[in-house]
Amino acid sequence: MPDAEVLFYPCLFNAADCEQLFATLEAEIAWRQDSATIFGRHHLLPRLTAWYGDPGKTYRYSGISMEPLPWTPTLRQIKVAIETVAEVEFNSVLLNFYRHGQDSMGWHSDDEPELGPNPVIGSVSLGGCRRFLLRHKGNKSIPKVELNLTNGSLLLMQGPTQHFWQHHVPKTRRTVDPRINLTFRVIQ
Ligand SMILES: O=C(O)CCC(=O)C(=O)O
Repeated sequence: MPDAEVLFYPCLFNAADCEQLFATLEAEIAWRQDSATIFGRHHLLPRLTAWYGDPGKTYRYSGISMEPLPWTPTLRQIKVAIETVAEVEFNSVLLNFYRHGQDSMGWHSDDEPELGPNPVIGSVSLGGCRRFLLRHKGNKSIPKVELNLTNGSLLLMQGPTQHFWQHHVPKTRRTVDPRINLTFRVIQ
């Protein structure tokens, strides 16, 4: 991928760990369904979300402001596991719960000012496998890139990726298992 640094680890966590992590997060995380304001109208987000992190690491996107809840032992366990791979100390995590194939994430870049220039995003997937697409923002002749975000995988997006590329998780009519995604971030 030009103008990007994307690394994919398909099996960072084994199947038994994934099952346990998924069950714990599903039960323990304070899931909420926010609404985003688009052209003055409120729309429920097609997924559940939660924001955890160090005190004061507020996150703002699409008109939503999220104060961090304190790290849980399970979130810390996942954070430590991926920090050794990413060689970055993350201070916050956005969790997304895709309940079924109609839950999704629209095209966007993780380029909010509080993430600073060239952010490292560590994205862990648990549960049902979903397609993940990336497209270059400026050069339409560069083909889209597609990945299957498998149970227990880690996707690292770093370097200039967020300046030049957008990503999304499309809806699907296929029957898919529920999925939890965690994107670890460094809020500056
Ligand atoms: O669910 C995913 O894999 C993508 C999540 C994402 O794009 C985000 O949290 O910014």
